[in-house]
Amino acid sequence: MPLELYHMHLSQSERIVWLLEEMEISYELKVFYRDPVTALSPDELKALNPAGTAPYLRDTNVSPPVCLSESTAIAAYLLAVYGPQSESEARLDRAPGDPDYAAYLEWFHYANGSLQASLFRQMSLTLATGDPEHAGVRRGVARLDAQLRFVDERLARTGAWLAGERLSAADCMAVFSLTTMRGFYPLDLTLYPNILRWLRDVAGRPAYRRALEKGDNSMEPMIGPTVRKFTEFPGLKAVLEKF
Ligand SMILES: N[C@@H](CCC(=O)N[C@@H](CS)C(=O)NCC(=O)O)C(=O)O
Repeated sequence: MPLELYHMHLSQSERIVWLLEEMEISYELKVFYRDPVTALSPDELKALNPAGTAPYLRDTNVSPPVCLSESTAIAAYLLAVYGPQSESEARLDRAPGDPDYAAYLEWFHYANGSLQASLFRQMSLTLATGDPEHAGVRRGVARLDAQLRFVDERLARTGAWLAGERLSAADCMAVFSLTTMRGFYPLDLTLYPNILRWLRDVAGRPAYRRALEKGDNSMEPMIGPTVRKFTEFPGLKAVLEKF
């Protein structure tokens, strides 16, 4: 099989599994599990991917093979090389000239460029200070709230998906930060009703269900206002209990 996706359970690579399932193209999924103690990448994945992270894509349809380890680049590559080439076909990206093109670009990059970065920084800062009243932690909470309101208002405006009326790869890119990431950094979404509506719509997509079935042992979608913490990893348990 020439297109191989290396996916790690409970990780950012779920974006790409969902995207590939929506695209309905043939690929081989290789599933790895986080180290059972630290929850970091297992050694087998580090040995295969020089970046040591998931996702990792190998395309051996071309010579030399294309190997990519950044999810935004992987999504853009798959859409450009394996997506529909004509405007009349249902595409998961938007081309220049499409009224949603600029919005698509912004939302395609927003989750990984801004939201995921803030979540990771906030998680690290909260753990490092151990103090929810620390000035930096409080600033981070306010920043995350502003970012989530930005997403929520966008979804209220479209009444549908991030780039507009139709699903796009921007939705696939955003899903991890608003679902599975919350198992590592609990984020209560009660105040963001449009994000919650969008999450229900995501969970209603057969391709998303297939992605969870194939890549994450048919895990229930983490779409409620609050979700469970990943306390099954001993190396994370004490950490997660602090949140
Ligand atoms: N910016 C990268 C981030 C990749 C990344 O950090 N993946 C995490 C999974 S959520 C990982 O592999 N972590 C394991 C580790 O760092 O050991 C992307 O979007 O692909």
